[in-house]
Amino acid sequence: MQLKWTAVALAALALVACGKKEEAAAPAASAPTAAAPAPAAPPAEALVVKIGHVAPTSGAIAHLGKDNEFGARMAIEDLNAKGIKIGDKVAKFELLAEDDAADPKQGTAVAQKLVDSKVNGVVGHLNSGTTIPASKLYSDAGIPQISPSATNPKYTRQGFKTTFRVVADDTQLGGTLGKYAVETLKGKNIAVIDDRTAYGQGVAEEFEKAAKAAGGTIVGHEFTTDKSTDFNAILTKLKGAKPDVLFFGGMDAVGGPMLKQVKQLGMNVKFMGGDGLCTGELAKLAGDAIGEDMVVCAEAGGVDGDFKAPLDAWKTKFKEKNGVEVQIYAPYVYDAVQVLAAAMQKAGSSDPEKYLPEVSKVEYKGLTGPIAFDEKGDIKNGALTLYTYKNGARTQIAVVR
Ligand code: ABU
Repeated sequence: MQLKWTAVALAALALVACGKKEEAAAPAASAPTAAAPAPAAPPAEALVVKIGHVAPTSGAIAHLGKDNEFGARMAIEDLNAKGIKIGDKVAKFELLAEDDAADPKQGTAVAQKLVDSKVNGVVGHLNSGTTIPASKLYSDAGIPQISPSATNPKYTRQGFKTTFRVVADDTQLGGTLGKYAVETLKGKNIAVIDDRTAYGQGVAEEFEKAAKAAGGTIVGHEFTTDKSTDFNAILTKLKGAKPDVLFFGGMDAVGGPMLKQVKQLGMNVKFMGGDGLCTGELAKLAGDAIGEDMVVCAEAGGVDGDFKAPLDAWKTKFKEKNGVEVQIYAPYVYDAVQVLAAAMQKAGSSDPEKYLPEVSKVEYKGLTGPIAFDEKGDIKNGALTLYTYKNGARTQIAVVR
């Protein structure tokens, strides 16, 4: 832009100089030479604001990573269409989207890449296992980071000033589901499987604690990985303990095939899980193994009242734009980008050091409800939405706080 303005100015100066020469050469009595047009006022220089986004857009949960990235892209488009000003400059938002493949090492590698690119803020990552190690890099660089989906409590409990989360955490997720298993589903003998990831292990432990506190008995706890496809041995072992509820701490890509094997083994259980299981895709992954009302899971956010209709309208727009339904966290990603922009506007600066304090104090009315953060950076008054599956479609049971 600076270069462009300099070129305009030089051209204008050349014209003026040219006019002066002609004037000097013209006879005194001749008609006055037309004055050279004054150069137009310089266009207000746009302020480029770089937002980093990270999610696994390859691998087994690429459908979830893409869901998040679509949400980020829609937020960037809307912000640019509005032409918002930060300080006295119109902001031009750019998305630097990275794929961490849900792998902690790749997560820190792309986080470093974003730090080196001098992003003004980051939304992501999707998984707790990548978000937590990456958060140290963003914190060291002073870059505000908002996770729209990583639910392990540790993320916001490391003493970093830069970490924020717009969803509830695993304490709330696992705690609510554990209580629900005993008090509402009347589960007595409860089996647990987790995938040993930061998320799967964390949410399963919280579930187990709450189920025990509510009077349930844990009849077995087995382990798998986030890449496993064969669960026959652990399911057979758990079947012997005659559970009426089976909780899985892990993602839908593993939970779907696990549900198929639960059916093949003839296990008569309510199958429960946290938000990683609770996606639109689960019904496809499990096929007809997903019995009516058999699965109960929770999204780590909840939208009700006046917020419901605008969110539904946004989901329709999302489908038109991206050709797929929202899986789970796209609206939370959208809000996280908007929160960063709102904090920059309030501070009148996109400099991370200057606008970070405004993120802490933000009071933003988002698609997913009101967003404000507590002293750790967690959302205040976080809600959950309990879901089941009916006719192969994720169906809301209730929003709980
Ligand atoms: N919260 C479920 C998926 C993301 C994660 O926390 O790993």
